[in-house]
Amino acid sequence: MATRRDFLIAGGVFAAGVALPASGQAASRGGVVEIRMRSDPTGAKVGFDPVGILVAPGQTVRWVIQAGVHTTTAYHPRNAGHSLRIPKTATPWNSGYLVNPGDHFEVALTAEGVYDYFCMPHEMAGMVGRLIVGRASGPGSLPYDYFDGKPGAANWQSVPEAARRAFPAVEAILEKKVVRLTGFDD
Ligand SMILES: [Cu+2]
Repeated sequence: MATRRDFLIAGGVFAAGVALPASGQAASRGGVVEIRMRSDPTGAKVGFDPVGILVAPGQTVRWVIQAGVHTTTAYHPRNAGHSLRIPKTATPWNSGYLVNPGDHFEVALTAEGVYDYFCMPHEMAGMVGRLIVGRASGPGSLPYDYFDGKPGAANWQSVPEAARRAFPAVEAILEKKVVRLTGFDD
């Protein structure tokens, strides 16, 4: 497992390195960043690992089932009326249920900004993650429920309390590039 983890961390650091190209050219050569979807044997602890990561515009993010049944689903009104917490020009994703170890789902993210996402069956348990593509901007960089009172947003679902507590801070992601999930032994 150490090899895989080292790959994850090295991949994340590499991603961070190309996230700030001096030329301004997007770095699609950054490879694939992998996020594990985890669950302990009892299902009491679940999460995305890393829970926060900085990637380059154009880079592909791949979520892979390690254990449990999960989804990766963008915070977006098109996903069951959730609030908008990805860049306004980005296409929302929803993997649907991934059930077997190794099952995976990928998106290539081009629009810069903060992307918040959740696992449908475990959002209330705080299974959420945060990606920053290039730089911290857009709806995901704003406070939760910033849209309160705005036309058309009255029916959006609020981000649940457990999810708010689970998101790594934008500043921590920018500083560390990769924020690991806590609460698991490895
Ligand atoms: Cu889950």
